[in-house]
Amino acid sequence: MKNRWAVISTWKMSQNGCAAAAELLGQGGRSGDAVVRGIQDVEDNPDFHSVGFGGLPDEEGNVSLDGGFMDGDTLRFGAVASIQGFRSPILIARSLIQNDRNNFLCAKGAEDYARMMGFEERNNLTEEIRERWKKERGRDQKLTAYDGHDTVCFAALDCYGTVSAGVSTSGLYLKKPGRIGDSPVVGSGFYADSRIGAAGATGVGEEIMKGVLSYQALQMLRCGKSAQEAAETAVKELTDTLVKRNGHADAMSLILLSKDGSFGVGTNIRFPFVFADDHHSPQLYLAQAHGSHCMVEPVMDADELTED
Ligand code: SD4
Repeated sequence: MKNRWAVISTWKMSQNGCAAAAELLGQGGRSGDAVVRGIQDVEDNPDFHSVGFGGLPDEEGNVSLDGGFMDGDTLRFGAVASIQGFRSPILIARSLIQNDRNNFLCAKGAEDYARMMGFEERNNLTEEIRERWKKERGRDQKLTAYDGHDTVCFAALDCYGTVSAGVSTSGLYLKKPGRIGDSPVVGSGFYADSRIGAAGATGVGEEIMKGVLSYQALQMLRCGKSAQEAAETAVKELTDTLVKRNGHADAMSLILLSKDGSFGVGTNIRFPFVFADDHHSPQLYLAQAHGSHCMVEPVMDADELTED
């Protein structure tokens, strides 16, 4: 048994979940369990309008959810996309890692599987969100991230040296029915390899998938960059490439945890995240793009930070 453990998670909304995950890791818990515990805290909270219960719906008013999970020892992954009517996409995604095939299920296939396995069902459309959708549906808008719809990603290292990554989201608000972003796509929305580390991405999925961002950042770490260099370089290079080729790049942010427990973040916006390890209790930080680097500062008064 090694002693080092660490956990990193996206957005201010993951503060409680990160504390729960840290507690579990501190008691010798496994990284996969910590990731699921942290994410479920966000999935179950109707105040976070981007994940699970109270998530934002698609054009037709349906809350369809995406989730993914990866175990860094075996490289096994599980994912669900466009799933409706279940409490915890992360739990269903994690259960799929046991399979040799059929690891990534979508829509009706994912729902049939979840029902057969006895996963808890739940209508995730709250009254508050239904009212909001009724007012805003049909509005002519470009789908963007960070308007109260953010993905929760967790990456964790346990004291046995295993890393895991997981994500859960309702995706972009007013998306087309059937639209799937990066979140449940292994390599783009998340990746974990215990020889390297674990990563997760949030932002506009159509941009993140162009650079297979989570995998790309981990390869930079593998090739000798520090966690911080790898995360900020991966986001900066993809942002620059998209600006060069298409004239613009949409929002994207990345969390990265190295197998040695050090962390890195990359972003092309303002991006709050939470980190804890065996020496530090959970702390909220704010990362901001600054030239070719990313400035990271602890947030002393969480109430002053308005982002999710
Ligand atoms: C998606 N990446 O569905 C997700 C949305 C997100 O912050 O992360 N928003 O494209």
